[in-house]
Amino acid sequence: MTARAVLRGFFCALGVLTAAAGCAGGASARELRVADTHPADYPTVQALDHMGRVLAERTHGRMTLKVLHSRLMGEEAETIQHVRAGALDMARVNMAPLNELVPETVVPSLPFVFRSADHLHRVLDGPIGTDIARAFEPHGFVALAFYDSGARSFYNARHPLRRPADLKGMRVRVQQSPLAEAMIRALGAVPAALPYGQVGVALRTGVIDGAENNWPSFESARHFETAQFYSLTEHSMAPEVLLVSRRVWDELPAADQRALRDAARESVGIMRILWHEREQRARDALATAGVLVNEVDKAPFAAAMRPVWNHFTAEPRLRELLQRIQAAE
Ligand code: GTR
Repeated sequence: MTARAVLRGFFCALGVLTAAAGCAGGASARELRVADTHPADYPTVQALDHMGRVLAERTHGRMTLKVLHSRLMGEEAETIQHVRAGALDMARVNMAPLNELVPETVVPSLPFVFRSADHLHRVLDGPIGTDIARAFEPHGFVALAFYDSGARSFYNARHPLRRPADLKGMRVRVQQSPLAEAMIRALGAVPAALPYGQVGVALRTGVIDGAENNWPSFESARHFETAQFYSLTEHSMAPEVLLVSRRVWDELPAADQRALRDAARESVGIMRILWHEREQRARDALATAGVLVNEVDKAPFAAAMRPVWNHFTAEPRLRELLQRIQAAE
């Protein structure tokens, strides 16, 4: 590549030059719209921003990402449907709301299935992750990358949770997933499957008593202002996934598919660094805000939730996937 082309790509990526100056490369120029429920400063959105910069640079402005954050394209379940239909190019979502559409996403969403973040990374970075990604394709999606989502714990406005019985009768918001609902029922609580954007108001009006999420979401969505007890059950590590519509994907030339995959892959490492920093910052901010955090003996929670494993992995291919994840070092 000539020095001139490199420079042009750089200035195109910065938006200094325009299509007229040759940035877009003519008819094949493509702006991909990607939705994310989180605000601009959240790690997933920042990882997408990074990916967009890499993509624009590598393709000399021929491919760009327009990151539509803060629910601009609606709630997560809606963005999933839009991507599936090809009305939206891409979405970064959590695996749980995909549980019904893509059965393989159930397995990494099971309670206490990952032993640690390292275990999760080894699974998703290796052949098991490749197989999970492939499982999206018959359902209208191409999975480009998995992102960290830490561990989800319960928070509520009533009291610290120490044992499953402390949840009895509580109305707990969950993601829109039959598995997530079953997990709550297994603990003797009442699930309320609500979109993320409605959790704050549901907490404030007492429609729900609590919810569950990782440190950064609990802090970023400001749910701690109403639910000041955060109990470290760390029951789910359901990862995030970056999806592109299969319809959009199939129309892209092979070189563009490669560029998109490469840029997505690179954003994973950045995301892990951003995630780690943000978890720490969220914990500090929550401590300053007076949130009452308590450690929990996880064994009784895991035991109470274990029956959902059998129920949701009855199909042999899901059972096998579960066994592979368990056997992964
Ligand atoms: C967050 C996740 C979001 C969304 C949200 C929820 O941790 O990043 O994509 O799934 O949880 O609880 O709805």
